[in-house]
Amino acid sequence: MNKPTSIPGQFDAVVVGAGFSGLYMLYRLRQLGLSVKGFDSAGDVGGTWYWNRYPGARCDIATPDYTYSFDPELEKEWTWSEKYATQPEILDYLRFVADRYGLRPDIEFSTTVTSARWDEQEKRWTITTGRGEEIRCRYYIMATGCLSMPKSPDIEGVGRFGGQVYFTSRWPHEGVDFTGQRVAVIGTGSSGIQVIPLIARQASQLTVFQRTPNFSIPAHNGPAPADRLKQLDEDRDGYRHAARWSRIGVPNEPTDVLGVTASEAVRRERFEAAWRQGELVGIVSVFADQLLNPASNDIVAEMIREKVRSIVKDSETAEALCPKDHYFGTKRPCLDTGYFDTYNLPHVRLVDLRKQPIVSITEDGIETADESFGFDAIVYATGFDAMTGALVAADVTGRDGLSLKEKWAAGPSTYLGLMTAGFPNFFMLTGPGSPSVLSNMAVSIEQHVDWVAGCLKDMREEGFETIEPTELAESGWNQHVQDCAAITLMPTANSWYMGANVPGKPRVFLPYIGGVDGYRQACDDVVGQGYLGFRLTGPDGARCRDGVIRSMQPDVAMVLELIATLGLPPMETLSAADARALMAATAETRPPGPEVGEVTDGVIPVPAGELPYRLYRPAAPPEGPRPLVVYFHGGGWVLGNLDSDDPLCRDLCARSGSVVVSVNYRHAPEARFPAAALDAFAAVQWVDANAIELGGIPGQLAVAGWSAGANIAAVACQLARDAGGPHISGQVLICPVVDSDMTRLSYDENGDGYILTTPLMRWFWDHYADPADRGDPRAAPLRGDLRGLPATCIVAADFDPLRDEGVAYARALEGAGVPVRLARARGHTHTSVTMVGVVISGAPVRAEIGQALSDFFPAPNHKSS
Ligand code: N01
Repeated sequence: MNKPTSIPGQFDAVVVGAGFSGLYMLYRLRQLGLSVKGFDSAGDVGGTWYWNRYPGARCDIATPDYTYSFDPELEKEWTWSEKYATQPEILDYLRFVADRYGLRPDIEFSTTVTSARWDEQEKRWTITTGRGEEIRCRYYIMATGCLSMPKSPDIEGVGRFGGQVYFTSRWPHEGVDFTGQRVAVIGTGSSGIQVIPLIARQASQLTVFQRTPNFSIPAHNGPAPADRLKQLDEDRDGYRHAARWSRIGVPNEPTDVLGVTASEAVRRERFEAAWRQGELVGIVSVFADQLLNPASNDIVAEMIREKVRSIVKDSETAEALCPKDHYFGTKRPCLDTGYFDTYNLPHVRLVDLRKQPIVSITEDGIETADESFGFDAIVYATGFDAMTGALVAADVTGRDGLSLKEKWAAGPSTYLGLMTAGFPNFFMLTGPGSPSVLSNMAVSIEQHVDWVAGCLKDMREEGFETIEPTELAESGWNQHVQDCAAITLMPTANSWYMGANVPGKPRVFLPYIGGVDGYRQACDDVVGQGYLGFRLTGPDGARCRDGVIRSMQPDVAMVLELIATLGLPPMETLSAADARALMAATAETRPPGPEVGEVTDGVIPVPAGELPYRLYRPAAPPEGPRPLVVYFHGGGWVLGNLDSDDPLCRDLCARSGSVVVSVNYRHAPEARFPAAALDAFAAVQWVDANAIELGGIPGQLAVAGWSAGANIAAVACQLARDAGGPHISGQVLICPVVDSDMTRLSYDENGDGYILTTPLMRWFWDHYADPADRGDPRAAPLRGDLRGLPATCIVAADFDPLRDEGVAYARALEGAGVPVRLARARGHTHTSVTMVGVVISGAPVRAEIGQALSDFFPAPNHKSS
């Protein structure tokens, strides 16, 4: 591939698509000195802006941001006329770019690529076009866009209509004059919302068929924002840098205001400011938690609904236009110019398809469940087979005859949204698994293209001919993409982001919601780690550094980042008293945990004195006694108290339906080993003996604990077995300390950077037990006799130094015949699973714990409903 090839029909690279991404890709490949051929089924450059010529089509990212930034000279030569440019102006811009860099001669227009097949022998792709040409190339790059494959309208009778039919996505070049016509528009997404007000200006009657109302805010179009232009003028590089490292590709100061805790005045002020600004970036970030917390989202959603009601005069129409079936932002919000006002015009009518669904398109118009409508024209604004449609339709076949369509039958699978295993040298720009549609496309596209160009350059310099992701790296990325979505409200909506708009399409969250900045960092890290997760081959051999680039849960990573910014001293450098004060101070700032039925405090008399306890009774029916769970808090035998684990205890109580008795035991260094363990056993004995008074079912008793609390819970089980009672039905050990050996691999891997560090664990041990005592099973229960212990659930977190001892305890218990459930807290640290209401991704793990607790006891009585 080193030199441009001049063999007819052979190119170094083929690029399909001549929109924003294809044009820049061509430019960069040429810069590398590669021979390139571009194809587009359109008659000219422009991509989405070539096809979507309907009246009112505009960008919805402000023009100072929706523009190429790779060449400062280009930026100087082009001035946008408006804040949101029209489709003709954007198309002119892309034509200007193509001409300025002389790109057109390399592009064959009006030509569809019908198939692409990888030849493993030749290490080349064979591309076939609709004109019957065959082209061979080393690199095959699809720049086909995310919203380029129109969805065929899934409506009975389509094709029967005798009048004019238009699709917003394939608008006639000569335009359409609707003057005096009766027009129907089906669809109220971004396209519908843009086109409806303009059709209303011409049509004698306009009827809008709406299945789902959409959130839309006024664009307040006008001149390009002066503040933005000023910033660009003063420091263009700084501005562009900020965009590249922002969350959605537009410079924006992230807020830490939470909707749920903000005052009414702050909520209103922030919302009104975003409404006035008329930009997506503002309205999607009124509150930091609006896409995470339903209550916060409702605040913004309701304020938008209020606006709709205040604009639309007919209250029934207004109500029908108010979205209520999805959270704001979980379907793409729209920017409009006079959309809601249009419904105040006497000749415009909204038909709510939720009330009267379309039965069929007829020869004369549309028949709904209640009415027959006659029309001269029907406009379909029914959307796209987004993100995967164009890729799959292009009939791409990789190694061993595997087609992309087959590989993606259950949903797309990519590494970084850029490549997919089994398809060497096949690149996708803005593919599924990249931020693309959730970002300013211009910024994301430049990043993608730069990454691909950098990759090809590196390959050339290092003598490699092929590149392909590994299965491990790819499945890791897919998991990360889904993990990022799972902590948001996005998967709850029937959106095209979820593939839900196309019948039969797998329901998978398609784009990457971890941010333009987070994505860029991941891509850079992959390169920095020697193309981690890619297999590179060349004449001199292969290279593969396999691995997963992001395996931590995204919210865990965010919490760690936040903690790092606080600059707290390492705990092990503090006195026990100062460490306790620090822990108490942090506990005050967290959410309280779920409501339970009743919380009461008391004391347990034990040989050493009295131990405070806090009892949590479930709220839900059934009435009457419940199983009992004795819980021991974490804190390395030194820290913690009834307050420290309060949210977790509430959560365990609510999830398991058991009465949870959280016990505060004596702490080190004031009371060293074996004080805590003996207290734990004494507490279990007391709770068992007082089960009825505590509202428990006698004989239905489990123990649970986190960290050092799990250590003494495990020891209490061993002591109870040895003492012949009390009977314990099960133990839940969350990230337990079960051994004093700190040489396991998980200490190596996770001993630094994840809150519980190796030095801190050493500090805990030093406070608790003399070295001579650390092999005692009452300190290191892994070293004890494990036969006859109760059923056990162990939680082992990936990024916990204690992970491997938890796993070792599970294995040893199994070996001793104990039923064990090992719950892997994937992507979690030692502490994150316990962060109730903060780390959303911990909820499934705690659900598993709740289930394990329930399973210890006989059905029915014990579960909350
Ligand atoms: O498509 P959509 P779009 N019967 O899928 C309805 C970008 N974009 O072309 O929601 C009746 O959003 C469907 O109803 P429902 C932007 O990212 C940007 O408008 O499925 N109705 C929905 O109302 C955008 O998100 C701009 O219940 C049917 C509509 O058709 C994306 O492109 C401008 C139906 C489709 O909405 C797609 O937008 C335009 C049926 N059988 C687009 N089938 C800018 O401003 C579908 N619908 C830059």
